[in-house]
Formats: sequence, structure tokens, C-alpha cells
Amino acid sequence: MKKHIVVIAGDGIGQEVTAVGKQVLEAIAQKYGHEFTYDTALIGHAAIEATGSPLPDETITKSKASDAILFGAVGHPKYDNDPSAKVRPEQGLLGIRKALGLYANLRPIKLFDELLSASSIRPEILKGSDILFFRELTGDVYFGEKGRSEDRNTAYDQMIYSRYEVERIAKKAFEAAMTRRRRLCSVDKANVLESSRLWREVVQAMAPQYPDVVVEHQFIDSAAMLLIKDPRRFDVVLTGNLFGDILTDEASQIAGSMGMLASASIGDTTGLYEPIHGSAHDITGQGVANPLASILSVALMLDISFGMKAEAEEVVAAVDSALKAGYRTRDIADADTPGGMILGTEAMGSQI
Ligand code: GGG
Repeated sequence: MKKHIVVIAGDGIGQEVTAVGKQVLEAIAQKYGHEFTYDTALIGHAAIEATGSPLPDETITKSKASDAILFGAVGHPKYDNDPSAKVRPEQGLLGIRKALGLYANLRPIKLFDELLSASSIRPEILKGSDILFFRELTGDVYFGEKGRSEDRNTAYDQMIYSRYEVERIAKKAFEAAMTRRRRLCSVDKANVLESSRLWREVVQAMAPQYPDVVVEHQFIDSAAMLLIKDPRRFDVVLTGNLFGDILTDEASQIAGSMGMLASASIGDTTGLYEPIHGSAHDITGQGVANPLASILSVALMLDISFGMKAEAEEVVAAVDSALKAGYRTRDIADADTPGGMILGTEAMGSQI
């Protein structure tokens, strides 16, 4: 099969982990006789430096013309300390999601058995955890109107959802639940927020179409608590953009590290595949970043965008066997990991 992939590595460790993800794509292409061609495009801080824009038009054009996007990360500490910056790397990521209509962000929380001890949560609570998050990606407070009063002492971000936005992602989450353990937890803050009341109303109205799916509703605060108290109670979790962003960082601790969490952003056009972690400038250039989230994102790409199920399973199995053999990156090593088994980014990629 021939596929054209745009690699948008972005900032910080995005460059390092995406290079490894691409190597895995090449290994799969060779083994299965596929022909993958590549292009690159700029985003985030790297794009601001080169063009003045966090999302150059050329990046959108190339992305739309591709079969899939392998994405790294955006961000730079200089903007974190400059709240008045008008142009920011994150605008590139939000912008490409909007431009491509990528409204559904799938974030599987897969706990590899070998990493039970890497988590700060007790193994007897964790073992067997397997959650699929659906984070809505093109609405909510991230895209609502924002502004400041004239004296700049008051600021607002509008939290906004429309019925169709909730319906289309809820449909994807219900359908996924039908292929899994048939439980769907919708997370909102309907006791306080009007947009959450609409969210809950829509999900409740759709539930009768999926009589085999057991639906529950949790408030975000309660869901955050239950996630670490009893992660196995969750199967598919459906939530909005902001709540999903926060909850999945928390859920990464179930998998042992932020460096383990892959994601797929899908919707109207080309799918975008990226680790959930950011640019991590504190470790950039040291060659120690965990590439497994990028590699697992490649597995999602092979499965979802290319329909290459066997190839996707082989990538996940390769990750599993490297972990079984005892190889670890720094973030998933524990006190018992021998120093010689702690690998850098490239060496871990070679093992896979
Ligand atoms: N690879 C994910 C990434 O770069 N995250 C940084 C970021 O700006 N995240 C905001 C978001 O995911 O909405």
C-alpha cells in the first residue's frame, strides 16, 4: 500500500520522539512491503521563528494533501513567562485541529503489565486498567470568545458547546464502547455549567440508541478522584476539551508516565497522531525522552487511518516485548531497574 505522511515534529522533544516514530514506520513499510513517502512541515515555536506564524498556510496545505500526520509537540518556556505574548506555539496545535476538523481525540490508557511498578498508584488497584478517552477537541473554552476589559483587570474565556458538537463525538464514543466492555462514562460539570447541562442532555438523549451500553454521568471533580481510586471501573470516557486535557494527564499515571500515552485526532479529514506530552524543554537535547508514546501513536495511525491492523498490533507487541525484556527509559524505570537497561530515546527506538 502507498501512503503519504506529513511529519510535523514541532518543538523540544517533539523532534526527538518523532524521528523514532518515523523509523518505526519505515521498519513496518519494509517488513510488509508498503511504500510510505514523507514530507515535513513547521508548527509552533519552530514555525514562529521561521515564518512569524505558529501555523503557516503551507502546513495546512501539506496536511490536507496527506494520508496521515505524525505530530510531535508544541511549546516553549519563553511564552510561559510572558502572558502578554500575542503569538504562541499552542495556537499552531489548536489551529491545525480546527482547520482539519479533528474534533475527536482518542487517548487510550494502556497499562503494560511490566510497568505496574512504575506507577505511583498501588498495583492491586491498577492491574488490568484499560480506558479509552474521547476528548472533544475543537470546541469548549479553548475556542470560545476570550478577552480583557479595557483596564485589563478582568479576563474571560467563553465555555461554549453546540448540540451537533456533542452529538458527533458522543456517537464515536458510543460506537467504541460497543466494541469494548460496553460502558460509557460521560464527564461534565452539569451541577454548575450550562454548557455541561447541554452536554449531559445530548448524551442522555442518545443513550437509547445504544441499549447495550451502560451509561453513567460523573462530575469532573468526582471523575478525577475515581480515576486514581478505582481506574478499572472505567471503560470509555467521554468528555470535553478542557476536562479531557486535564483528566488524561492524570490518567497517564495509570500507564506509568506521560511518555507512554499516544493519541489519535480524527474527524472530517486527515488523521493526526501525537503523543499527549508536550515539548518538555527541561529534557530537550539530552536524548532521554521516552519515544514510546510516539511509537504507539504510529500504531494508532496504522490501525485507524490505514486500516493496517496486523501492522499496528505488531508495533504494540514490539513495545511490549522491549518492556518484557526489561528495557526502560528514565521516566518508566524504577529503583530495581539495572542502570544498563535504562536506554535513551534512540536506543529504545532501535530495540522496538
Ligand atoms: N503533543 C501534545 C502537545 O504538544 N501538547 C502541548 C499543548 O499545547 N497542548 C494543548 C492541548 O493538547 O490542547
